[in-house]
Amino acid sequence: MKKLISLLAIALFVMTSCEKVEESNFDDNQLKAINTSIDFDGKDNMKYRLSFIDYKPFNGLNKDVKFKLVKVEDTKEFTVKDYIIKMDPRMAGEEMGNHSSEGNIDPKYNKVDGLYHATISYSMGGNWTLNFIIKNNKNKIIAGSSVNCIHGSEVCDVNSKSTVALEVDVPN
Ligand SMILES: [Cu+2]
Repeated sequence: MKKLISLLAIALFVMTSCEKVEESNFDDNQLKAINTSIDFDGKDNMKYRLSFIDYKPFNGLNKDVKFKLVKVEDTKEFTVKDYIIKMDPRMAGEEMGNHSSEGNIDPKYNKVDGLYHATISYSMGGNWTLNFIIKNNKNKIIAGSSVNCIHGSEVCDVNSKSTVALEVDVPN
């Protein structure tokens, strides 16, 4: 019960701090990620969190985008080193047809800062979904799923997303 109350308190805190972010006036150079982190369960029964670090998305080639990947135990976070992250940026929905973009480079672990660095290519402004597949250092899938949409094919679920995804609102 105590745990539930503290969880509720955390949720309330997160909700109120999110509202604060929304109240402030964005300009095009500020953070426009819709969700800045995602919590997910690994197939190894561990809890994980993937987060953006100081991210300011813009229309074009976003180089050196940093992600933090941690294991979460109670309220503690532990840096996850040398995992393999596959990233598939897409624009989901009927209008965009879940198209991808060219020039993306998967997030790669950097031992200097302990973060994962990626290049993300936004070929237009709008709502992008970053779909992830997380593999451990033995190349075994820990979480995430492929987007069910083959490029240039009729086989495409326009709303298909990975179970591990971050949403970004890219200014025009
Ligand atoms: Cu598009």
